[in-house]
Amino acid sequence: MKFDRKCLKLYAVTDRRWSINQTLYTQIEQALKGGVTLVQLREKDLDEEEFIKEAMDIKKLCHQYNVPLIINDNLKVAIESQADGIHIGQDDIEIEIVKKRFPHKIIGVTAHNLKEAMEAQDKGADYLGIGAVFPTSTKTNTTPLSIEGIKEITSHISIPCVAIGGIEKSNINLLKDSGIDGVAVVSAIFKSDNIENTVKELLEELR
Ligand code: TZP
Ligand code: MG
Repeated sequence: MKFDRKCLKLYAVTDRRWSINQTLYTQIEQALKGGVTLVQLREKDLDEEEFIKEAMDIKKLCHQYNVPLIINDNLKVAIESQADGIHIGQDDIEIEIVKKRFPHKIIGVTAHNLKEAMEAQDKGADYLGIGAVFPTSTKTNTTPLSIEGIKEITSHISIPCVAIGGIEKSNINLLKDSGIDGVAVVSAIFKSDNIENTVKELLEELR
């Protein structure tokens, strides 16, 4: 599956804690219908076998919309499902190991500052997730960066960058001149009771 910086325009990162009235599958389908450009399956509590099965199903679904699927953190799940890529944090597996065991795939890395960003770029990351940008209750162990902090990173980095953390319709415009290629969104998409429409509104805000 083709990957370029345009894929980072609106990146949907899943959170099944919001899958109350609908299945996560249906929610992702709605997000794809709305026009998300990349999907990350982020499962913090799912049993590994179930995670693999789910990844295979969601990959099929994403590919119907020509959208790549990224797996959060779990290399075994990424390999077994032959997903399009993996996203890793600073405390997760090393980029070098991912490159060896999961070659020719998309590798995304979370960076909180310029040093981490440069290091990930040097080691061969394909894109960076920068954040948290704004306060968020989706991830607790993270401190918001300023817009200046984002700019400092994007101005020194050549690989594609996506901002993450507390992003919603009302604050996207604050990121307009920050040098990012797009936004990664969890709750503003998955807590919505009309995901397709919410995604369209977010895309409108990004135009
Ligand atoms: N990494 C940094 S902030 C964050 C992650 C996974 C969560 C963002 O979630 P939300 O709901 O879009 O604020
Ligand atoms: Mg992680």
